[in-house]
Amino acid sequence: MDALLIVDVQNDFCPGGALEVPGGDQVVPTINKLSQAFEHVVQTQDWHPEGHSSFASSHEGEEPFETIQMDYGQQVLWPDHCIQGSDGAEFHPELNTLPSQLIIRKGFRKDIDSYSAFYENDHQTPTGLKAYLQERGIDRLYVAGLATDFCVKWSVTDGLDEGFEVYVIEDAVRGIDVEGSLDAAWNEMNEKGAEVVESWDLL
Ligand code: VGL
Ligand code: ZN
Repeated sequence: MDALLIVDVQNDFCPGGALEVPGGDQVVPTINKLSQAFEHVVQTQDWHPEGHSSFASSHEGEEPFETIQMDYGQQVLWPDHCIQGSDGAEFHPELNTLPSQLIIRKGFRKDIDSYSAFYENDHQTPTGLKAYLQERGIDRLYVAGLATDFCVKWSVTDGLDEGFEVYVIEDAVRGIDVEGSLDAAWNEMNEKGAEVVESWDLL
């Protein structure tokens, strides 16, 4: 069975937002069409407390888009974004969220970031999505949203590692691109066995 996974289509990742993804808002009309076409739809929402450890502002002397070492591995530092309850954390106002059956919030623990829809960035703390999908008989995931090189990529590679068949909907994702991260993400997703499709193949 198929499911559509819509990753982080939130104001802060759209033009004018705190961590804007170029063309981030362009995925909205496409995703709205896709979500009508799937029987199972799941969304994620980046949802950080103030002072989150992934924010450059929480680390003296560090600037956004620099990388530091955390207990759980390398971490890119971001501008403050998607703060719980803020407008920036809301879904894009034109995103149709009515078809979504589950919204997974992530990144809510102050000391650890969470890109993937499946695990926090330690790759060990689960969000519960795997069990949810398995219990509903879903074995194939179609992934759309933001950002290709971070939350989309980590969700895709974790989904593959957990045994799901994963399709990335190329025209329904957009990337940030920090020092080549976008090309690296496409390579990694391809090498791990993700399939790339276009929305018009599915509609
Ligand atoms: C994301 C950076 C920080 C994403 C979330 O949704 O890709 N990227 N938090
Ligand atoms: Zn975040």
